[in-house]
This record gives sequence, C-alpha cells and structure tokens, in this order.
Amino acid sequence: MSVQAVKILLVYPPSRTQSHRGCPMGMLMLAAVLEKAGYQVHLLDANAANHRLTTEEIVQIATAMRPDVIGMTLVTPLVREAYRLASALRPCGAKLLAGGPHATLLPDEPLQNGFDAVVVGEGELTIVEAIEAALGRRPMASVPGLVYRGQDGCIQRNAPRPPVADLDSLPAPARHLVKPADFGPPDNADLHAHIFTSRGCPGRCAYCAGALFGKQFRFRSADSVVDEMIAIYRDYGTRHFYFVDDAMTMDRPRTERICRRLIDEQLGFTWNMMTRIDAVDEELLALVARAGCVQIDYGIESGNPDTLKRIHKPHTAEMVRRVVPLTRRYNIRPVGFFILGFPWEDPHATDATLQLMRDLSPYIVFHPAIAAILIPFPGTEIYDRYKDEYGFARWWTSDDRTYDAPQMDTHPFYQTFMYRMGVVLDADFFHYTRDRKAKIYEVFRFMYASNWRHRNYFLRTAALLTLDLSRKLDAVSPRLEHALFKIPLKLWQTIGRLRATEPRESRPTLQPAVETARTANRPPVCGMSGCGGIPLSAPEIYVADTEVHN
Ligand code: B12
Ligand code: SF4
Repeated sequence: MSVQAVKILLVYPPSRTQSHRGCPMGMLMLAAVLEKAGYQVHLLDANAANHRLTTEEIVQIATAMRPDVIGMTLVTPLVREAYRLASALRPCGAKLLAGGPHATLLPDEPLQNGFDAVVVGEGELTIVEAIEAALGRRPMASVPGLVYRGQDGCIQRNAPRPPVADLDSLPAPARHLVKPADFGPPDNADLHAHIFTSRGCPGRCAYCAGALFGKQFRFRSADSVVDEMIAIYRDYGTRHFYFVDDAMTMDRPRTERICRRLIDEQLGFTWNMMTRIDAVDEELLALVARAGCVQIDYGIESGNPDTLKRIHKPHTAEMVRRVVPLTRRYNIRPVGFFILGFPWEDPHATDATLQLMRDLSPYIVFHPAIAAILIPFPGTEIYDRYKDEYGFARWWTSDDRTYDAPQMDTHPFYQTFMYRMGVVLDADFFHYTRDRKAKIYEVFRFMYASNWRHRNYFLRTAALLTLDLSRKLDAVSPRLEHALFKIPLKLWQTIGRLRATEPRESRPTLQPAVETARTANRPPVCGMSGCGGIPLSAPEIYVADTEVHN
C-alpha cells in the first residue's frame, strides 16, 4: 500500500465533563507532519464545544471511515474514557497508537488497555516511523521513542527519541483540518488563538509533570512566531492570541525580538501568555504591553513561604506583591493561579495564602481552576511521595476517583455552581478535615467576591449568600438542601444554556489594538478563551477555554 493510500485518524478522546473552543494543537502539529509525508489525515476532537462526541459515535465514524491507524492523545483525566474507546475501536481493525502527556509518563499502561504501541514524548519526529512500524512495514525495534509488545508478549521500550532540537523546522499546525463550526459560534476567537512557541521548562514544581518536554528550554525564532501569527490572521482573521508555552519569557532576548517586530510592524494583535513571577521585570512588562500583551497568567500557587519552598517555586510572596501591581500598572491583566490543600498545610498555613490574595485583590483576577485543589497527577513529586500514604495510587483508572464534575442529583448547589466556575470542590485526595474544607471554601468564596467586585453590589451579595446558605443547609440536611435548591439550579442552568448560544463580544479592530483602546480612553479588551473580551478594568472569571458540563 502506498503512503497516499494510508488513512490516519487522530482522536482527542471524550470527556464526560469538559469541552474546549480552541483546537487541539498537539494533534494539528502531528497532522501537519503526516500530511507532509503524504498520508491521508482526519481529525476527531470529541470535546469540540459545539460538536461533542461520545465513545459510541467515534466508533461509528471510525467503522465507516476504516482508517489504517488511529492515533489518540492521552491526558490523565481522560484516560478512563480513552481506554474504553480503545477497546471499543479494536473491532475496526485499525492499529491503535497512543501519545501525549499521560502516555509519555506511563507508557506501559496504554499497552495494557488496548493500544498496539505508544509514542513517548514529542511526536513529530517519531510518528511517521511509528505508523510504518505499526503497519508492519519496518521493525518496531528500529523506532526510537516507541514502546510496544514484542513477539513474546513482553513490553519492549526502545531508546528515547531526542527532543526536537530545531522547533522552526516543524511544519505549521494543520489548522485547515479543523471544522470551525464544531468549536463554537462563527465569532469564536479562541479557535486559532493558541500558539506554541517554546518547549521545555527548567522548573521542578512538585505538582507538575514537567518531564513531558524535558527541562531544556527550546524555542522558536521570533520571526517564525510572528510569521505564524500573521498567517493565522490572514487565513482565519484571528487577532488575539494565547501563547500556551509553559513559561513564555524564559528566553528574554527572544521575547524582546517578538515584541519589537510586533511593535515595528504595527500589527495590532493582542495576546496573553503564561509565565513565571521571577521571569518578568518592569522593563519587560513595559515592552510586552506596547507589543499588545493584555493578560499574563502567573502560577502563584501559595502565600505560605514554607509551601513555596516545598513545591520548589522560584518566587517569594514578596516578589508576587511587587510583580502583580506592576503588571496592572502597564494595563496588563494579571491572572493568578493558586493551589489549595497541600498535605502539610493546616488552616493556619492557608491563612497566609488568603492574606496574599487580599493584598493582591485590587489588581488581580483569580483563576479558581479545576486543579486549584491539589490533584496528584502522575509523574509529579507529590504523587510519588503521597500515593501510598493517602491510598490514591493510579486513581485515574478507578471508578471512585475524587476528581470529576459534581452531579446535579447528588451534589449540593454550591458545589455545582463552583464547578461551573472551574473548581472541583470535593477533590479530596488528602482526606481533608472539616476545618480544612471550611478554610478551602472560604478561600474560594474570597476569590469569587474579589472577581465580582465590579458587579452590582446587591447581585454579588445575593450570589455569595446563596452559596453560603446552600453550604450550611447541606451540612445539616443534604436532602433539604437539594429540595430547596432544585428550582434555582434549573433556572441558573437554563440561563447558562441560553447565554452560551449568544454570539460573543467582537474582538478589537485591526488598528494597533492597545493603542486604539488607549486613545479612545477605554481599556483594551482581553480576548482570552472564555472571558469573551472583558475590559481589563472589570476583572471576570473564566475557565481557560474549557467549558464544563454537568
Ligand atoms: C493549552 C493547554 C490546555 C488547553 C487546551 C487543551 C487542548 N485540548 O489542546 C485547556 C485549557 C483546554 C486545557 C485543559 C486541561 N489541561 Co491542559 N494544557 C495545555 C498546555 C499548556 C499546552 C497544550 C499544548 O497545546 N501543547 C502543545 C502540543 C504540541 O503538545 P501536546 O499536545 O502534548 O502534543 C505533543 C506530544 O504530547 C505528542 N502527542 C500528543 N498526542 C499524541 C498522539 C499520538 C498518537 C502521538 C504519536 C503523539 C502525541 O506529540 C505532540 C507533538 O509533539 C499543556 C502544557 C504543555 N506544556 O503541553 C497543558 C497540559 C496538557 N494540561 C494538563 C491538564 C492536567 C489539563 C486539565 C486536566 C486541567 C484541569 N485541571 O482541568 C484540563 C484537561 C482538559 C481536557 N479535557 O483534556 C496537563 C496534562 C498532564 C497529564 N498528566 O495529563 C498539562 C501537560 C499541563 C501540566 N504540565 O501539567 N489544557
Ligand atoms: S508548573 Fe510551570 S514552571 Fe513549574 S515545572 Fe511545571 S511548567 Fe515549569
């Protein structure tokens, strides 16, 4: 069979609870490599916000399509569904290839759950050889980075594939494979907003499996990044971008070069980035603001010095107190991520975090994300150290994992509500005491109160009191709570559904957006996924580009 006749189906497996409006970058980067090699490539993202697919639907499509190889991305929260899907796909006769963060961290596991082979680490340099090997056209043993079962049934782990040294040499993501209507309304600015400009992180944070792309920071040239932004704008009209690098500013000269070109060519793009508190200073903030940066996501994590040290964060609470207001001074929205519930913390330790939040609250938007209560992902120091003590080894394969969406019928209103905002309040890997749970709730309540501070006073107070009432009633009688809150919950969900179908606020015009905003005496808008262009002066809550479902 010629390469052109080989049909590859790339699948992002279903999630019961989440969907996204941005297209899956990893899959599109692999698709680009495969198309360049001549294969026929198809993409199925089961979590595309407007066209979510169940396992059964994917099987139906695959059965009709009859691909030769199916490649699947595995992320830890979705592996149970992915393994179920792999078993259901076996009768299609396609070879099943796994890759992605979870497969990289635990390459043997997918082989025990229906996959034929696993690509460890970055896929671009391995995927073509892996497909050829899966089709029996070259020996499995000849493919670095591949894990598979040998003829004796034993798992074979080939030597690792070195990471991609020259990121500029990779083809641009195959964005044309995405059907925009699947991911949101026609004005969905998130669709092509994500850009990956570097790989690797030298950090060693105890809760992060940073091993995926290695510790060595590698980056694309400034020209390649800006050229991609221009190409995306030309092809899709995208003007707001989100650099999804782990720490965008780690190579300062490169960041400066990107900014200079954006400024010199007056491209008028706006953008968000994630970076570390210790990787910015005033001069850099001034520059990125001029180049269109409207939001920086900082992983602050804690206000407790002992915790910051134990999780190996390179910043101190004092640095955070300096950098966050400074960021706001340059008209950039600082967004703060925190993690609550470290096993060594008591309620008193959490008070230090709450105090830091209070100090930052005039400037910051808090991001009460799904991982805001510590989730021990595999491959992290936290997981390895505490899995036996707290009995959560391999929680991702268990039916009673404490990391899932609250169900309307079983969970109280306040938990369901907070989940809609991104928090899994009953994530309880570390068996929290009542006091600690109460303290965690207090912190989230504070985050909401702070994020809502520009809203109508009465509505804000009513929302907070409703949450408190639900929580108190639930402690006394869950049945009574459920009976009382059933109607408001339904109402709130219906409003949510109606609002989700409304078109979102339009994006900045092609004029240099930040400058235009300033001259027009209105703040630049943030186009980041989910936040829908909220003025910088009115902080809001959003959950990256993830949408959550009950
Ligand atoms: C942007 C992002 C998101 C976005 C978009 C995700 C998406 N659909 O693409 C949003 C906000 C939706 C998101 C959500 C979540 N994310 Co996220 N996210 C990222 C981030 C920052 C970048 C992802 C990306 O685009 N990478 C760039 C591409 C090139 O890399 P890649 O996708 O991994 O693909 C490469 C390889 O993995 C491999 N590969 C991947 N798939 C396959 C398949 C085959 C067949 C082969 C051969 C190879 C292969 O080849 C690719 C090219 O080299 C990463 C961090 C990171 N540095 O990657 C975290 C990361 C992927 N997220 C993570 C997590 C935990 C989550 C959440 C669970 C958070 C939460 N608590 O809810 C949710 C899960 C959502 C879901 N339903 O899947 C973890 C996953 C860890 C793990 N053990 O699985 C990561 C690694 C962050 C971290 N360091 O902990 N995320
Ligand atoms: S949390 Fe961020 S800084 Fe820390 S290791 Fe992970 S990617 Fe690096």
